[in-house]
Amino acid sequence: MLMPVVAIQTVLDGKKEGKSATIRGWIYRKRESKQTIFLIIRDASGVIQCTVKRDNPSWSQAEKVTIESSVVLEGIVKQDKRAPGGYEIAIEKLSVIGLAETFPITKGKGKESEEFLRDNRHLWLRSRRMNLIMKVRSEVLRFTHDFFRKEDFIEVSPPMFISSACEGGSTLFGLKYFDKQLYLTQSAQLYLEALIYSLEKVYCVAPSFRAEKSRTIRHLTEYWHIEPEWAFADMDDLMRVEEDLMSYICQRTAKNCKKEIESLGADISKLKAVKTPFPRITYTEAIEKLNAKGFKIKWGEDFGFEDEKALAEEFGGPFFVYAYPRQIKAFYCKSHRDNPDLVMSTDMLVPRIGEISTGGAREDSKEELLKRISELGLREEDYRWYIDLRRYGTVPHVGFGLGLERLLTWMLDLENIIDSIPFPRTIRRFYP
Ligand code: AMO
Repeated sequence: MLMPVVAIQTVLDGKKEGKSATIRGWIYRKRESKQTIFLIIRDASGVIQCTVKRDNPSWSQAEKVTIESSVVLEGIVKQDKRAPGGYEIAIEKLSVIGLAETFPITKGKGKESEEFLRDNRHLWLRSRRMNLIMKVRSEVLRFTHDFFRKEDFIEVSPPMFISSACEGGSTLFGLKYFDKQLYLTQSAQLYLEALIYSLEKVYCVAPSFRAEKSRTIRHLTEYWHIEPEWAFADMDDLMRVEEDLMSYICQRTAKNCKKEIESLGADISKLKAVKTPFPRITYTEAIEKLNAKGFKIKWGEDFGFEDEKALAEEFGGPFFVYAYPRQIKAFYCKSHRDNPDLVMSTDMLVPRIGEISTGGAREDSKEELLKRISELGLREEDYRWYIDLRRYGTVPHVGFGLGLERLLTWMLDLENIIDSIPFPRTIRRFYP
C-alpha cells in the first residue's frame, strides 16, 4: 500500500531525512549513469531529484520511463547538497501512470525556437517558468479581490456581447449575433456606470477585447481588465484608490511570492519600492518634459509608446499623468468646467511598459454628454441607456481600467506581455 501522496514542496520543506514519502508528478529531466538513474520529478508545487539504483526492482521501470511521463513513486528522503532543493528521494517503488511519447520540447532550446514554444504553448505551460508566472498571476488576482472587498466594493459581472463601442470603433471586434451585428466588449466601464446607481462602489475582473493591430510587447487582442467604478467621488479620490491598489498588490506580491519572483529573475526591490503617494504631473507638464528631452511633440497630440517610456524612465516607478486635452480622450470623459479644452482623465505609467491604466471622472451632465456624443459623430441612439443614467439622479463618479497582463509584465520584468497569460491572443496568434 502506498502512503498518502504529498506535494514535492512539502517534502523539500519537511527535511525529513530517512523518512518515507510518496509523490506523484511528471518526469522533468532524466539522466543515467551505470549504477544510478536520476529522475527529476515535477508537480504543481516544485521539482525534486529522485534516484534509482541498479539493484532496485524499480530499475527497469526507471529505464523505460520517458520525459513528461506521469508517475507515482515512494522512497526515502535523503539530504543531498548537490540536489536542487537540498533533498532527494531514493526510490523504492516507481509506477508509471502514463508513458509519454517523445516530448517535442527539449532542454536547451535557444532564442530561435521562441516561435516553436508559442506554437506548443499547451505543452510549454508545463515549464517551470510558466508554472511560476501563472502562480504569481493567481496571487495578483487574489490581492486585487482582497483589496476591493476590503474597500467595500461589490464584485459584478458585466456582459461580453455589446451593441456599441466604449473605446472607439477602431479596435472593436464585430460578430454576427443571429441576424444582428454585435461586438465584443472593450471595457466594462459603461455597464459599471449603470451599476453604481444601485451599488455605489463596484468592480469587475473580466476579459476585454481589442482588435489591436499593434505588434508590441504590450498589446494583446484579449486581455483581463481590472475595472472599478464608484459614485460620489472626484479625481483625487480616483488617484488615491488607484495608487492604494497598486501599492497593495506590489507589497503583498513581494512578500508572498518572493520565491517565485526570485526564481524568475525579476527585481523584487522595485515592487517593495511601490509606496504611496505616487508622483502626479499634468499632461502639459509631460509635454514640456518630453520637448526638453528632444522629442518633438505638440500640445494636443497623444503620447506614443516611446514618449511614455521616456517619461517613465525619469520616475523609475508608477506615476500619474492627468488633465488631458479633450480631443485625445473618449466621449465619456468629464470636461474641466473652468477649461473645457481639458478633461478629467488620468493615465498611470510605469517604466518600460508605459501606460498600465486609464481612468477618470465621467461626464455626469446630460447636456455636456450629448454635446460630446455629437461632437465625435457618434449616434445618440446607440447610447440611449447610457444617457438615461444622467437623466435619473446623476452623480459625480469615477473609475479606471487596469490591464492585468500589463501589470504582470511590469511586475515580473517579462520581455513580452504574451508570457503573462496562459493562451495569448494577438493579431497573429490564436492557436493553441
Ligand atoms: P483603455 O483603453 O486605456 O481605457 O484601457 C485600460 C487599460 O487596459 C489595458 N489595455 C490593454 N492591455 C493589453 N492589450 C491591449 N490591447 C490593451 N488595451 C488596453 C491597459 C490600459 O491602460 N474604459 C477605459 C478606462 C477608464 O477610463 O475606466 C479604458 O478601457 O492596461
